[in-house]
Amino acid sequence: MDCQIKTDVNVAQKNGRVNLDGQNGSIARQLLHIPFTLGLLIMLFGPACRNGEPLSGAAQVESEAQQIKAPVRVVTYNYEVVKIYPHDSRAFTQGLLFHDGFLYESTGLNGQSSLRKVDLATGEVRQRVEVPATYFAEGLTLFNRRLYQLTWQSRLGFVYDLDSFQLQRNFNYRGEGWGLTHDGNQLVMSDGTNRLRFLDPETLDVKREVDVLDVDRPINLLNELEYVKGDLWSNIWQSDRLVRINMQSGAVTGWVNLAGLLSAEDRLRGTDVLNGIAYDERGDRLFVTGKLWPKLFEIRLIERQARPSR
Ligand SMILES: [Ca+2]
Repeated sequence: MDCQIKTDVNVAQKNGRVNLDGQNGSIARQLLHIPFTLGLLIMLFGPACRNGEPLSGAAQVESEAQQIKAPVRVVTYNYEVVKIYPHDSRAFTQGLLFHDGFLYESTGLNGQSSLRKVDLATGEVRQRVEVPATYFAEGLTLFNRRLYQLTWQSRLGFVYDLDSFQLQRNFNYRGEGWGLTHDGNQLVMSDGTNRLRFLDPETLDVKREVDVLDVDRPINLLNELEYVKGDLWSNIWQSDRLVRINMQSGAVTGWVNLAGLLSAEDRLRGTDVLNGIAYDERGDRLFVTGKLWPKLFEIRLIERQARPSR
């Protein structure tokens, strides 16, 4: 926790204002003179921390995250296909990630659910474990060499060793399990609504939740997830759209419509919806595919236009 007034003033400088919640209500002031404001803060509330411990009580300055009210740009992207790879058209893709030259994939449907390690170039499944037919596997992420896999409605997750695919433990959660990724610290989970949960990777406790909104509009049906360069990307179930999300605020910051990615001819071959985003951080490559799609696409996003979100 940040407990230094200095930092709060820095935030105020960055955003031109600060909110102070006192017992008598909220005071929002435009900061014209930072030194004056620093003096005001100290006069009103004294030091924000003592012996390194934050002061408690109603007079505590709001957290940095709450103070940041900077306008958000919402960018619309076009896309171009960089390369097309084969994908198992029997794979009902529910989770997808890239690690060390391979794709890792979670496939769904009862009786067909699996965890797979897949050769990117050939689409060949190199390693695979079957998920018991009781379960419909969903999102997948890799954290500290452990693969975390959700199930749709069983409220049960699995943790596997990356190398052996040996099941290490189970964990429980409330509601439904849809997409899963991580931001380097916490797992991020979707459940079909517009709410994201942030989970401690050790305890699997929910540490934080955020609602995803495009201005004031809730963006529901968030499905497969991927953390890319500080932002969260999600595809929207039963659509061709990807949405980019600010993970602190839940604000939508970008959209891309991938309609036309899979040809009409391929669409007729028993394919299901777009689902699955994977990012190769080292190669800066973005991959997308879908449920029962015969192809996996490396795509590049091109900014088309931007609008303010408020
Ligand atoms: Ca993913």
